[in-house]
Amino acid sequence: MASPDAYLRQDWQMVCGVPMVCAFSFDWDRIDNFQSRPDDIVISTYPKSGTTWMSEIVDMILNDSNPDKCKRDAIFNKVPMLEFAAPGRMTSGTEQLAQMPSPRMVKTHLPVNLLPKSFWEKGCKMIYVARNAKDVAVSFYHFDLMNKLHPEPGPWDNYLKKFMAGRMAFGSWYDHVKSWWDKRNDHPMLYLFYEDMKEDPKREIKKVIHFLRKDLAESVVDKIVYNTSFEQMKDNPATNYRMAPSAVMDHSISPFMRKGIAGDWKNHFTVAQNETFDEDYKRKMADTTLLFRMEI
Ligand code: PPS
Repeated sequence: MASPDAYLRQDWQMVCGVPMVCAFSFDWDRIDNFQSRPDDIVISTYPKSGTTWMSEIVDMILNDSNPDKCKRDAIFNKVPMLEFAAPGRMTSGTEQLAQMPSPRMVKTHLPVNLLPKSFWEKGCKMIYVARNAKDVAVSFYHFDLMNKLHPEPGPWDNYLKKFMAGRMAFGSWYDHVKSWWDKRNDHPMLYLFYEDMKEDPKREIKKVIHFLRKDLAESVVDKIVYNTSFEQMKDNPATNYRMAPSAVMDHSISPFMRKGIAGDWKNHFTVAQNETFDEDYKRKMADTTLLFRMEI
C-alpha cells in the first residue's frame, strides 16, 4: 500500500494518455473492470463545473428534499467519486460503491474514453454538467492551491497556459466537454450548463426531475432550489467538504465553496491573457456546435 508521501503534492501521472491525479492512478484495473448497475445515475463533469451542486440536487430529488435524509452523510460518501483513491488513508471510490445499495449515484470526472465500458453497455443514466472554460480555470487554480492530492499550481500565468494545453488532471477541458457533448444523443444523457443553473436553478432542476422520471410537488421543487443554493450548501457541513480530512484539503488557503458565480474569471484574467485565451479557444472549439456563456 502506498504511503501518502508517495502521492501528496505529486505531479499528474499519465493514464491512457490522460494526466491523472497521482493518488488515483494506482491499480487502474479497478476502473476498467468496474461493474455498473443498470439503475446507477452517473454525474459526470470536467472538474470544478458544478459536480457537488448537481450531486446534492440529485440526492434531494431521490429523497423528496427531506433535509434529515440529505444530511445523513458527507457528499463524498453519498455520491462516491468512481476514480477516487488515497491509498493507506481513505476508502477508494470503487470500494465505497461496491457497498452501496441501489440506486447508486456515481460521481466522475473521467473523459468519455476512460469511463468504464460497463456504464455504456448497461445504458445507465448520465447527467453531464459543463461550465465555461475561463471560470473552470480560475476555480481549478484555487482548488489546486488547497487540495494536496494535486501538485502546487504555481504562478497563475503559467497555470493558464497549462490549462490551455490540457496539462491538467483529467486532461483537456476542450476535449472533455466536446466528447461528452458528442455522446449525448446516443445514450440516456442530460447535458446541462452551470451558467443555466445559476440563471434559473428551478428550470434546470425541473429538467433533472423529468430526466429521472420523478414527479415532485411544486413545493418540494422549491425546497430543492432553496437547499441547493450556494449559500445553503456553503453552510452545510455535509456539502461544503469541511468533513474531508484536513491533511488533504486546507480550506484556510481557499474554501471548497469559494464564490459560486459565473464570470469570476474577469477578476483574474488580464486583458492580454484574455485575448490569447480567446484566440486559442476559437481554434479549439471550431469543430463543435457546443456554445458556452462566459457570463450571465
Ligand atoms: S469538484 O472538486 O470538481 O467536484 O468541484 P465541483 O463541485 O465540480 O465545482 C466546484 C465549484 O462549484 C461551485 N459550487 C456552486 N456554485 C453555485 N451553487 C452551488 N450550490 C454550488 N456548489 C458548488 C463551487 O463554489 C466551485 O466554484 P468556484 O468558482 O470555485 O466557487
